[in-house]
Amino acid sequence: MARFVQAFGICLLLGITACAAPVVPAAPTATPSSPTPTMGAVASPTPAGGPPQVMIKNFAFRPAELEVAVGTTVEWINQEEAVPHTVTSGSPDQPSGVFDSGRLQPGDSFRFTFNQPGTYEYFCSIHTRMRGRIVVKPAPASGYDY
Ligand SMILES: [Cu+2]
Repeated sequence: MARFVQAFGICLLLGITACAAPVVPAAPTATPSSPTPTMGAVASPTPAGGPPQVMIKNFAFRPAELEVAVGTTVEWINQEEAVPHTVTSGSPDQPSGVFDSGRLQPGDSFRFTFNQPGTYEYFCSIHTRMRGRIVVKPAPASGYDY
């Protein structure tokens, strides 16, 4: 009888500590995770964390000219409902061969990383009047791109 009581008491004690243990550290760890400190204060044109994007819509690249720091990956997205396009470097009479997306169907995207500073003209090889330009700066302006 005495042994049963003792065993039961230990079990009860363990049961309490086992139950109480996860609750105690859970409370302090839950507090530091701040969801959104300020709401709608900073309106950023580019989605945070994602690459700069050029939308292809209504037979145009938007923005037509984009300035990025060297090493930046740019993403083109075909937002047409039914028209394919390409993102081809250079000009129709003189393609530079630096990049070529091939045929981008509606909804398709293409990415290219610019590791060399310079001005990159590009066009759509299907609709050659569609032109765009990426200007790649040698180094990011201090604290701008971070
Ligand atoms: Cu096109």
